[in-house]
Amino acid sequence: MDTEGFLKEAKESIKDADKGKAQELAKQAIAEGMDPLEVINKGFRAGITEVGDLFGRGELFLPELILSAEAMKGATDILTSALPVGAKERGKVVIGTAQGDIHDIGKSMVVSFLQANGFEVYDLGRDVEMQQFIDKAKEVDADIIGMSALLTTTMSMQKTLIQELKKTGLREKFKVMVGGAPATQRWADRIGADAYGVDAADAAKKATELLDEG
Ligand code: B1M
Repeated sequence: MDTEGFLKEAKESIKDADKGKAQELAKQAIAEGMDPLEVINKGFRAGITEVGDLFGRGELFLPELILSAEAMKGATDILTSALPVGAKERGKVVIGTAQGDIHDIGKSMVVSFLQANGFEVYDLGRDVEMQQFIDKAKEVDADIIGMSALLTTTMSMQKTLIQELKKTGLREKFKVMVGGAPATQRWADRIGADAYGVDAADAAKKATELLDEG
């Protein structure tokens, strides 16, 4: 099968909520040495985005979305677990999904890409209270705090985090990176974040640049 056909099948496996097929394709992609990010973005992610759009329009319901999400997670877990883990020399990142938000597929991909690029990552999981990000960052002497948000309602927590860091005199101590589907570079600039990652590879690149800048 050519790459285009493969990506189409990957997309369909998510739309069909066929976890077994999605995982099989993820394993095949690794065996064939395909670029994991391309397979995710142009294949599996394209599928979940389409499912999300149908859900948003009321043409598909939550149980179906959950099943597609499980297939998506099954595939991305396999693909990201095949990424190498770097030497943990580049810096420390505390990351999680904003309070009130249980979306973590993209955040987990960011974690894997950061690790593959040599970062030591403290993953707080999902639905994480803002203070926990700050407490953990202080505890491990982190370089970067990363907050993911997938809901328009929870992305405001990214702004609240930055405000809280300013209020407590910690803004200069930690760099802040934001991301997640509703976030944009414009949003990041508006709230005064240090970086915005459009996808997992970009997040690792931006994190590296942040620490290179000093
Ligand atoms: Co939800 N959901 N969902 N959902 N869901 C969205 C976000 C939505 C846009 C769908 C839609 O209506 N079209 C919509 C939000 C609307 C809005 O806010 N305006 C929505 C809704 C409404 C909901 C519920 C409220 C539904 C309900 O219960 N009625 C509910 C929310 C519950 C809650 O959080 N409190 C809900 C639940 C779920 C599931 C549990 C079923 C499931 C999540 C499963 C899981 O994560 N474990 C789910 C899913 C799968 C989606 C969509 C379809 C796909 C998200 C995803 O995994 N994308 C999503 C639609 C969409 O995003 N288009 C949708 C794939 C992933 C690889 O991409 O997450 O964007 P993404 O991550 C990328 C980049 O954004 C970036 O890198 C990642 C990898 O390349 N990135 C970062 C992410 N975080 C970053 C952090 C960084 C840097 C980059 O730095 C720190």
